[in-house]
Amino acid sequence: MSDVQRTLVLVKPDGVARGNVGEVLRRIEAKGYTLVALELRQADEALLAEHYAEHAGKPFVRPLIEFMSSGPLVAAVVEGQRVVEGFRSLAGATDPTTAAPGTIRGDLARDWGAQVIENVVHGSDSPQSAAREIALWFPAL
Ligand code: RTP
Ligand code: MG
Repeated sequence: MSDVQRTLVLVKPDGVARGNVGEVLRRIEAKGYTLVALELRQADEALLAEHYAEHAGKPFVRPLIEFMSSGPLVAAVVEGQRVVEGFRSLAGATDPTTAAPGTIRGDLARDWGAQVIENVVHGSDSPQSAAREIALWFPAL
């Protein structure tokens, strides 16, 4: 049954700073997904607080927002059959030290001893989250 979805992908500031944008986009395109929006931008704290509303009150949310606003990031909307789950699979586990080799985080990220986990990419965790996040980052879509 057709289940074409959209998901929000972010190449986080660590990934942009380390030159991973092309590689992340290459993997998305190689997998066969379609880019429907793509933008390099500096996210402000208000947007990030909304984006991470589910984590409000957790100890890592302040350092997370500082990290995510520390430099430019790339925001993208990616489309394809079951792409929400599919991109999470491409990204790999949250902790880059244990993320499987072959995944974006497993191949491109590691623990640098930072206050918060720096793991190159974000991907929406459900179709509901994707709809909320896409409306937040790309209100014109
Ligand atoms: P994401 O939202 O970035 O796609 O990653 P995720 O679902 O795998 O992880 P999530 O639990 O939603 O956490 C969001 C991001 O917060 C940072 N984090 N740091 N203990 C920590 O230092 C910690 N826990 C989470 C990571 O950057 C994670 O991706
Ligand atoms: Mg998440």
